[in-house]
Amino acid sequence: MSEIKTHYRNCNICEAMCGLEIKYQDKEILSIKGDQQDPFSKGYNCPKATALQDFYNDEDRLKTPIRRTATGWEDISWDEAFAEIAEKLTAIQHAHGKNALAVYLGNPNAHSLGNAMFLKPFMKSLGTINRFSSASTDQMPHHVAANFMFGAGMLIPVPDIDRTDYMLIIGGNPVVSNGSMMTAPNVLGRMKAIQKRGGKVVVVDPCRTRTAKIADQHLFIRPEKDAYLLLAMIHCVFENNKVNLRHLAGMVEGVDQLAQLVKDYPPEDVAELVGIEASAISTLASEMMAADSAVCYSRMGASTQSFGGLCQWLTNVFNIITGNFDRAGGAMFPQPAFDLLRNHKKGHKSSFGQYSSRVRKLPFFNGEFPVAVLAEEILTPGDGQIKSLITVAGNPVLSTPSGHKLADAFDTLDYMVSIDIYLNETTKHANIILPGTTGVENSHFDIFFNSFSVRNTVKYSAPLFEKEDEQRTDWQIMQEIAARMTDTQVQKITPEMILDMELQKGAYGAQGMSLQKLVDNPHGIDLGPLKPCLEQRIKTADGKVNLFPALYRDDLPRLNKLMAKPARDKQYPFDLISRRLVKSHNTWTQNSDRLVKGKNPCTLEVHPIDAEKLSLVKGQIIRVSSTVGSVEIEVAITDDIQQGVVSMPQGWGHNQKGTRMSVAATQPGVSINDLTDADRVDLLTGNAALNGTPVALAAL
Ligand SMILES: Nc1nc2c(c(=O)[nH]1)N[C@H]1C(S)=C(S)[C@@H](COP(=O)(O)OP(=O)(O)OC[C@H]3O[C@@H](n4cnc5c(=O)[nH]c(N)nc54)[C@H](O)[C@@H]3O)O[C@H]1N2
Ligand SMILES: Nc1nc2c(c(=O)[nH]1)N[C@H]1C(S)=C(S)[C@@H](COP(=O)(O)OP(=O)(O)OC[C@H]3O[C@@H](n4cnc5c(=O)[nH]c(N)nc54)[C@H](O)[C@@H]3O)O[C@H]1N2
Ligand code: SF4
Ligand SMILES: [Mo]
Repeated sequence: MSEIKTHYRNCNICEAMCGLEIKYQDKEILSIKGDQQDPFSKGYNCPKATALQDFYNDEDRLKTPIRRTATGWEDISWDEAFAEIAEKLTAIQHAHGKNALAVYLGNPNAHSLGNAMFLKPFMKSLGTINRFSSASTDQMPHHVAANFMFGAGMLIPVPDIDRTDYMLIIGGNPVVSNGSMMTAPNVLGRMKAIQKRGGKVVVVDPCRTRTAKIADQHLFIRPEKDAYLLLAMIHCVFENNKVNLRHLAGMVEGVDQLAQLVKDYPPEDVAELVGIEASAISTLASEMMAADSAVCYSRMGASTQSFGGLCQWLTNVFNIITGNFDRAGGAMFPQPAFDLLRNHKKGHKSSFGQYSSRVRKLPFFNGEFPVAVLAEEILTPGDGQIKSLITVAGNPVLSTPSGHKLADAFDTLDYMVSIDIYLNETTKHANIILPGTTGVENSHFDIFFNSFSVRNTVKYSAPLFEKEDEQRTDWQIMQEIAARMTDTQVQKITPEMILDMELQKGAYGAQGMSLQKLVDNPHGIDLGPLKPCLEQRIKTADGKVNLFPALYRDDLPRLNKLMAKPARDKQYPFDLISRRLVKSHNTWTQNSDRLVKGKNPCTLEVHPIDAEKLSLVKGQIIRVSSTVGSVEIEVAITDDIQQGVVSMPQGWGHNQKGTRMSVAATQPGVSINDLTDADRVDLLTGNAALNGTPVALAAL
């Protein structure tokens, strides 16, 4: 046995980028703790980090390619796998056109240096426009707002949580999720710090979440009504003549048009629909106006809904007109060391609407189509029909709306490949699964999350363990497929080479930023608090903020229609929303025993009054049905959920035959996305409307 060693790295599971200290001996991990010397996370970590060793040791995890045959899965060599894939995919593209091949990219791609670097050339080599990703079940409305208001989809403002005096959280549960589009390890600690310095935190959510319980105030809101709330608060700002653009005066266009528009949304008119009293709405607006610094942060709950586009636009508007934009304590822009916008030209025309999806005509944006149309694009015959698919680190059968129907669609494909570490609900439909290395076997650098971080920091993590000889990294797999599909040599380029170049050419390059500097500083380097930088970073052609882009004006009639809509469908009287759990990350971490053992967490939360009406008791198994499917699930009764709303966890449903996740199968739960409806989308951005799915409950 050799000596015990210590390795420092960032956790790659969620957006928080926690620094970890890992003790190990040979190839055995002895302990994983928060790295006290990480200048950003300062020793914080959540229970998921310790499971990194479980993923590393997991006997179910694939390490060599497998192929589906009539009698089951067989191991095959990498060479055989690549040869078959290239042959099949090329033949399909030859017969049906380049776009007959589609790609679905899942969430872990954003947490992988190699994948983030090599997806672009990979896509290029495949030559298809049919790219789909988890972004359209998540943050797409943020990108659209950033694109139309600030000129670049990646120029997304983040809440300056460490300096704000007032934080209004709409549809986010960062105490559990650890923050999203807001990289901030230990959100709980940061929230408490707001309170300690005399500030206030308010949460608007149909559920009294853990974040809501810590906050100074919680307001229940009816699902999918946030756009009205935001319009009414903005109305109050104009009504009180409190528009205060501060240093952005002269840089913001569309203020007068906006003033006209919001006249139609006084709090009194929206209160009933929103489920929040008019006086409470105007108080929220007054508090935002009065605080020395304030920030409105709206997230998943306000994005994955029918008006996600409007919500994210209005959130930016609210911050801008209350003088809380590009200023300490407000919504600010990070300046990452690896800047994805380094080569982004001012006035560059975005891809929004460059294409429309073939069947439903939903907009293409950011190089992709909304995943809600994937099943129909596979199933609808005609020119441009999708005949083959590659999934990369994604599990859309469990993660996308009407996932069970997508699974049926997969079975009609001519050929499917999955680059994935597990044989799961999605990859079991593939012809070949190619497993990359993962977690501690990989080097790590957070290209994306440094761009959404509440503090400018930078850190590189080397692999903890060398990969085994037969293993490949995801990026090497993509490189090899690309080379074979284009009949070229594999490029001799590594993620580290690109990273080093970007660091040297980036905003801190003049101060000596380089990969070597990061290697020499394994705990990471603090680059200081966010600074006002909108004037330097804005990418619109005229350098101005567009407060009222035409596409939002054009989307308002759709919202207004709802205002006049009669009482809801009696057949499906409840609104279903999803919740995140501290000990699971989306669909893939449930094969760790330490994370899933214990009580079944996959329960349907029902308000006591609703439970009484339906004579439901705690622990009872009931059927939940929607227009697209039904599941059987255990009831939990709690007044933390609003009456008329029910909630279940996302990412569960490991109860399917033919998968190989033996630990996950012991606590399988059911999939919420067997209930969510792929036809329910935010028509403006194409984002899936996961929240507010109409459902019915029935005792069995
Ligand atoms: N109803 C409802 N649905 C939701 C949500 C919700 O709140 N409610 N949330 C949505 C959100 S925000 C997101 S981001 C999506 C996530 O949707 P997906 O990205 O589709 O789901 P994940 O569970 O992240 O899938 C990760 C996949 O990658 C594999 N994997 C893990 N690590 C690696 C790796 O290192 N390399 C490779 N190649 N594969 C790896 C896993 O085995 C798994 O198959 O789900 C969305 N779906
Ligand atoms: N532990 C854990 N952490 C995670 C993940 C995980 O699976 N587990 N996933 C990661 C990923 S991929 C992401 S994108 C982030 C997401 O991070 P968050 O954005 O914080 O997402 P959620 O925790 O789903 O919180 C969404 C909240 O919106 C509320 N909500 C639902 N519908 C509505 C509505 O119509 N209006 C309003 N106002 N609220 C509504 C829900 O009750 C919920 O509390 O979390 C990341 N972190
Ligand atoms: S909060 Fe996220 S980044 Fe931090 S330890 Fe947990 S999973 Fe890892
Ligand atoms: Mo996400």
